[in-house]
Amino acid sequence: LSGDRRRRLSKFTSGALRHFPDDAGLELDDRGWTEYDALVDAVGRKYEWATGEHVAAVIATDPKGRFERTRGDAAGNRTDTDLVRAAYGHSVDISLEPTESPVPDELYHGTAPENVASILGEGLQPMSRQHVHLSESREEARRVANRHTGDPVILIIDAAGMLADGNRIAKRGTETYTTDRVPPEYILEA
Ligand code: HQG
Repeated sequence: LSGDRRRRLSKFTSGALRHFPDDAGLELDDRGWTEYDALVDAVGRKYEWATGEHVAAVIATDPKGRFERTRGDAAGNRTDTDLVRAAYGHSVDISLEPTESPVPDELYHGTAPENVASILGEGLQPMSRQHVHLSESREEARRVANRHTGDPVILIIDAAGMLADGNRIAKRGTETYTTDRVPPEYILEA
């Protein structure tokens, strides 16, 4: 699988599981899961060159842990059905269960300079997604923001303070943390 095809397959799979399941012919349950075989079929309808092995490889080796795959139902019961979902990033209204992973005292969020005044005024909002996405390192926050701007501003998030005040933060995938919103009192400009 060439790098370009891998990227397109990954992007389509992310999009289908996060944003446009209907258009891809997928049905997500309320935890975001869909049947793995249905995803392979959907990818095959989009890219005639894509095989089940390509889909399996992209899902299993994603560097950010964008995908979760499990045999059994969402409650862990053994069934013949193999399920898959996006670990984070959704715009569709699904509800992910909390995670137990520890949360660093500081997290980071990279954004475009033109957003900063609004963010410091009203906090970080999920915008078109279900959650606000935070990063474990400044470098990762910079990479995230580079999707939007050539000149990122990195914000420091007082995650320990948020948790102490009863806000929930969950680790999703390998290096992403999500929360409902970040009120301005927890945000420092780096
Ligand atoms: C900004 C990728 C003005 C926010 C990444 C961001 C991430 C505000 C943009 C994940 C605002 C939303 C999500 C406010 C937030 N006023 N602007 N009050 N609150 N914003 O793409 O965090 O590679 O929805 O700063 O790695 O950039 O696809 O969020 O610039 O984990 O797996 O509104 O997507 O993951 O943009 O990225 P996005 P994001 P993948």
